Amino acid sequence: MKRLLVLGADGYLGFPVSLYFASKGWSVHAVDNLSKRHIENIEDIAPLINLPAFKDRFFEWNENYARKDSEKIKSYILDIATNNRQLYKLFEEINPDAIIHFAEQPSAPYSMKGRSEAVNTQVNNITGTLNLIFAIKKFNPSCHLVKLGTMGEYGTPNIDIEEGWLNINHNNRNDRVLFPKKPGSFYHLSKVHDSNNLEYSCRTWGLRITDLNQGIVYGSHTEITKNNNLHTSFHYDSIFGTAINRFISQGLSGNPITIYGTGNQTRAYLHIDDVIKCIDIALNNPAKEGEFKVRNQFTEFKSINELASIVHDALLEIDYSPEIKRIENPRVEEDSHYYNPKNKSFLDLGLKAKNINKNVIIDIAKYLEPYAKSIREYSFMPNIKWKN
Ligand code: USQ
Repeated sequence: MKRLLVLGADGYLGFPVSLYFASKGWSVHAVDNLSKRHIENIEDIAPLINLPAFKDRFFEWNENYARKDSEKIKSYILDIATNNRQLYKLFEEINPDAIIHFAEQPSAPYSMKGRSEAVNTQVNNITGTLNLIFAIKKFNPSCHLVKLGTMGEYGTPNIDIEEGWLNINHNNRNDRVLFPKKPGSFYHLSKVHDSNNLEYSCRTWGLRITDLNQGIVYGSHTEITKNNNLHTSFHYDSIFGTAINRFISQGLSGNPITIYGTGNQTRAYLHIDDVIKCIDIALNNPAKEGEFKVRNQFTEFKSINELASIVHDALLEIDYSPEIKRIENPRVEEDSHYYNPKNKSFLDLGLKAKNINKNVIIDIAKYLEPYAKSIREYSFMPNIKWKN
């Protein structure tokens, strides 16, 4: 059996990904430092569906859903950013064939709250990834690291966005360089710094790394997590909640759909099911020794106005009457810009994706409906401003 280490396994994506690969025959070792739960407590926010404790989530899977002993998942509470010795011990113990690394502070607004949150985000994210690179080099340099980066690393440049690299011709000489980055928060910057460190370690030590520049994920459940007590961490608040998930939750709870600024900001998106498909493809097509492979992991791009109107129309069909409201943009971001990112590498490998349409939105809304009464309405409005 191939051994897989999933870092950040308590999160929105890390949990469903751990269960999926366990069900596909990998021996899964799931790690988390519980930092998202810590931030939730401090910021007075919570996932829409209450989650059992981290280890209990895997106990539930192991006892009631794993079809055989080999599908059982081992879970570990470990902070990879502050405890490199424990991380090294874990590497010695499991000797992973592959690693999927989600273990980072994922919220752009949180990272913009103030000095301490910006420092926490960057120290946590960059140090954790550095500790991981050193663990790989020391114990298992041939294992394949799949690292979650973000489309936001690129920002909104006035040229087409390639997959990680750019061929340039300058003064009649050619080279291939990392695509220039223009991110829009200290969180997104932490991922840029990670990418540079990862590329350097491939070039210098021959590591094998895939950086997945992922778009904004939407969706409430996967085939596995829709089961009782296997729910994932779905957020609708202004810190961890993201555009489409927030819009559906706002409509379901009778709150206005909040468009920040003009709503012309265009971003790349993908459904949570497609996250799993993409990671499966990435694991099955690993980077070669010394290769820093970048894949843009999204399936379509749309403006906020388009998304708000799709969610609005879908909810109307199931008898809600959502209002769309433009509010002052708390962020500093271009609201009228060129946007043309490429995602050829997954399409070439056969990705068949879902689209953001009425039916997909209704499926999410129907799943969330029974929980809508527990929505904390006060956490919809953004209270962190980029310029404060
Ligand atoms: N927006 C609204 N109304 C809202 C919430 C957001 O108009 O109520 C707008 C924002 O101004 C922004 C866009 O929607 O232009 C996306 O914001 P978001 O909160 O959905 O996503 P973002 O902050 O970019 O971050 C999220 C995840 C992050 C991941 C990233 C992928 O939190 O972990 O890396 O999506 S990407 O955006 O491609 O970098």
